[in-house]
Amino acid sequence: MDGVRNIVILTGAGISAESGLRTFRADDGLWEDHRVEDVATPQAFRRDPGLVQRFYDARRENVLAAEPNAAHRALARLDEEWDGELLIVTQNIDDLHERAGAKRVLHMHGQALSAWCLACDARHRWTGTLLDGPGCPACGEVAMRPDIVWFGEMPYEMERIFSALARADLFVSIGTSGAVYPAAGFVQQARSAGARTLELNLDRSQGSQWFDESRLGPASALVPLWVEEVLSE
Ligand code: BJW
Repeated sequence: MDGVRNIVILTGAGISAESGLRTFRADDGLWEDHRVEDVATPQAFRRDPGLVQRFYDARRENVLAAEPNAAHRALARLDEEWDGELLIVTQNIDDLHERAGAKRVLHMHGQALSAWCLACDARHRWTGTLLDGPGCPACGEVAMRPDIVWFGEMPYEMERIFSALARADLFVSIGTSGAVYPAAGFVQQARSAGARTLELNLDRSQGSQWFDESRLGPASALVPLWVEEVLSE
């Protein structure tokens, strides 16, 4: 691909939809049964920890049962074969990029399979439940919450993301509605750094006007075609 060495890819819930994980803002979205402000804010967690733990216990179970799809596998292939810089910034809390084999992945909104101890600040891989109040394996306190970035909290590794965006030659957004900041602003940051911008999505996202090109369709079809195109040029 002419003049392209540094690629930043942003993924959202749409890339995991065909693995059976519900997106957030569809009619049957995740928050259909739970209002977002009831589950995805630190205030909600303080008010009703049981509701929030139950919600994320169920999400953890769904993540464990899901399998990567053709879009995750295609990005893993790109990660393996692309000699230049590449960073997959995912807003998703599932581990499907990693299970497909991708290595250069950053979870800006946290991970379903991680628990964070508010007493000692340790993080632990977690595949069980948190509702029943297990003790922290490091300090023994019962103070673990899902390791998830909620509204009003700072997403993870922003410096690393901004630095990759500043060097990007190509920015690709896959399966995200562009409704949640700061991720929704990445396309404009990449553009002002001189990157070409491409979106692959079922429908146009809220920031669609900022992309040089939009390809509409399911990620499992669009992403493998795009990866083939990049690797064969
Ligand atoms: C397919 C498909 C298929 C379907 N193939 N495609 C006012 C203005 C601007 C900002 C703010 C504001 N008031 C407050 C804010 C900030 C706030 C915010 O953005 N609020 C908005 C509601 C306006 N943001 C924050 O608070 C963030 N922190 C922050 O800003 O800190 C300060 C800061 C300052 C400066 C720099 C840096 C930071 C934190 C945001 C945390 C978001 N957390 C959540 C929940 C936790 C994770 C979890 O439970 O899973 O993360 S919210 C939720 O939305 C989740 C997602 O990661 C995120 C994005 O959703 P996503 O992935 O886009 O999913 P959908 O459902 O919206 O879209 C799916 C898309 O896929 C659709 O387009 C479909 O068409 C498509 N699709 N099937 C391809 N098969």
